[in-house]
Amino acid sequence: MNSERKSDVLEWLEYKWNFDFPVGMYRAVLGRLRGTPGRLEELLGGVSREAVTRKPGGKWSALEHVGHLMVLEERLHAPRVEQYLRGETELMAADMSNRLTDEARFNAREAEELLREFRAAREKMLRRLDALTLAEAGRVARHPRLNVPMRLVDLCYFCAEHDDHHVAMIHSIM
Ligand code: NI
Repeated sequence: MNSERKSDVLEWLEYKWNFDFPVGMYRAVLGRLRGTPGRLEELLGGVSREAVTRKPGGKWSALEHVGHLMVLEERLHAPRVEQYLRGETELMAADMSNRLTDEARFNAREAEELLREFRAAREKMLRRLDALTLAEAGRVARHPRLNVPMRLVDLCYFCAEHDDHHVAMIHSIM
């Protein structure tokens, strides 16, 4: 649609963060996380293989964006949730090189299969998060890159924004 134009979706590293909302927003934030698999399925559903594997300007394709979300779910977000629950005070660092995403060759995968795997990974994490109390959602650990204290509810909000970021990137290249 507009793949010739340079993307004006804000770069992830340029986001500014404010974690000052009430912890009682926890259930609503989880609702955002719950909605992402459906939004991705709607975006990619019935779209040609060419369209979901196209890499405008050599950047990630739609499939690679989905694969990236899945890698982070299993290798970063879910393990960070466990860190809070173990009472750790420093969250593990993200691999900003995204090596795992690039090595996984997501463009060779079927869209339906990849979407199913992301949904399963997200549902697994949500089963864990749904069971927590607001006191647990208020636990604090330091985020290494941002170097700020982050509550578990803030991490969930951060993940929801990260989902939205990649959904917007996919939308901009389809
Ligand atoms: Ni990302």
